[in-house]
Amino acid sequence: MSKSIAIDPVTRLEGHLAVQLAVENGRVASAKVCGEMFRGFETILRGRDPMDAQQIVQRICGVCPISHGTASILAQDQAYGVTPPPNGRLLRNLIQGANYLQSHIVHFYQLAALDFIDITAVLNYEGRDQALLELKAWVRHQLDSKSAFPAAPFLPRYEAAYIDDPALNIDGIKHYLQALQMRRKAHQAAALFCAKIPHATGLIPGGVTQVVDARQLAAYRSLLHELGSFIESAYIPDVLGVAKALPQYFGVGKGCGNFLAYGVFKEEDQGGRTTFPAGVIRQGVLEPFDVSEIAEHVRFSFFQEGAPLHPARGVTNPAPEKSGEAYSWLKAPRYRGQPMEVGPLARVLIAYRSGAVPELNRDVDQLLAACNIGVEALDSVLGRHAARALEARVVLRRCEAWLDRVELAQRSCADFKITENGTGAGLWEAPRGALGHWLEIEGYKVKNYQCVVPSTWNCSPRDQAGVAGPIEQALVGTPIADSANPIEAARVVRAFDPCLACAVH
Ligand code: NFE
Ligand code: MG
Repeated sequence: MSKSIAIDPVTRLEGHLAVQLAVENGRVASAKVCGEMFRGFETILRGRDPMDAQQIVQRICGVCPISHGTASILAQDQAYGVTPPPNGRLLRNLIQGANYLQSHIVHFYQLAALDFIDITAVLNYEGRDQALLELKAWVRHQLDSKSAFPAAPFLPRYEAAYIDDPALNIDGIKHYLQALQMRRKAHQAAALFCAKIPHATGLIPGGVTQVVDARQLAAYRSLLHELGSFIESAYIPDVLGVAKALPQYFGVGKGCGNFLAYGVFKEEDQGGRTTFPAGVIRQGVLEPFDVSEIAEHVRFSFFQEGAPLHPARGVTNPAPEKSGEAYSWLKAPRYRGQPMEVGPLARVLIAYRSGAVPELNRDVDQLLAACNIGVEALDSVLGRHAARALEARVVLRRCEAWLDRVELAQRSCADFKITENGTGAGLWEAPRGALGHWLEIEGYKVKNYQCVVPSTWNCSPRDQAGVAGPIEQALVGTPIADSANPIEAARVVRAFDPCLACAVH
């Protein structure tokens, strides 16, 4: 018997996402992932001064503004023919690195952890931690007050089997509260070099505006140290704790099996080598990335019908009244015509296969041994959480190394001249995955600006050929024990860390 389930909206993610599931014999048989609004940044950018672009695109999202700003200045670097000096490259990495750390920590604790951790465990807490006691009193009070939304954002929730280890639950809740402070520290670290977060003013073509002094380097290092302690003592152990408590989630959420990364964090001033390499895993085979193979499809999207287009020639013509098959405001990006998963798992698998980050391979091998799984099991709910946590450790250590190389009182920006006519592509990796901005300038104005965003890849609807997007495919096969409390599906979706504000831009 088939049953329809709508999760609308899916909470604890950024933006407006709905999921429609058809469940047969207790498993998801098909899924639709719907982006429910249009924003129009690509339209807003037309006709503007290109130097406004890095400011405007940062308003796409408050979680990953640095990635949009950086993709925009990379596109402009290319259009203007400018290369940042060493300090410009290093500071861009340090700003982006701090933004990764806050994003990954917030995703695990504020957005995903309550899918696993039992928040009601705090009601039995008898220890002396003041923050936990205050939280306990607040949850108790909210429950007793019989409000329609008791103890939001914690309750109500899907009633299902949560972790029953009291120590792991209490640690998880304690770290949930600490994670909010960690986010502030990561934001402070990034703001040292880009003036403010969100929506940095210091990112410009040719580098960044900040000339650094010793005090700023010391302040960044101190914040990084605190973030490192949290990642080592809380984040990675908690992810492992969840993995050991619910190991069946290494077998849930297998995606489309294709992975794409553009590469991120520049390791050299000239040339394109990045810490996390660019690459593609298609049908199990690692291959080089070829930018000409990207196209966006619109058959199932609320955009005027047309053939799949490369983003350098992309168009954004919304069609809210489009009849027939359309069900999402996301376009469907495809690589060689196929859906691609992007994000920490894609970066980690591509790096692991290529051996480009030796310390990451050691960590991944340790994880596989500790959890008694093969590398193929990482294509799962738990694999996505683990990849994010291990990536955070790599980013943290690289930030320490980049910090050591910043030279005091050296320029952070190269001179440049805005071109009258030109094009540029900024390919980068946001915390959630491969991010591309394509810019065309005519008469000193933006003629066309196209963004293809990580969550657009992951949350995409069906394509021209009717093939489902990565999260849609990951949902298929998910067991649903209780259709009134489909937490298994929510766990699959949230493991991707979707941001619909970005996805629909
Ligand atoms: Ni709004 Fe973003 C990241 C980008 S997601 S969070 O990371 O780009 O598509
Ligand atoms: Mg777009």
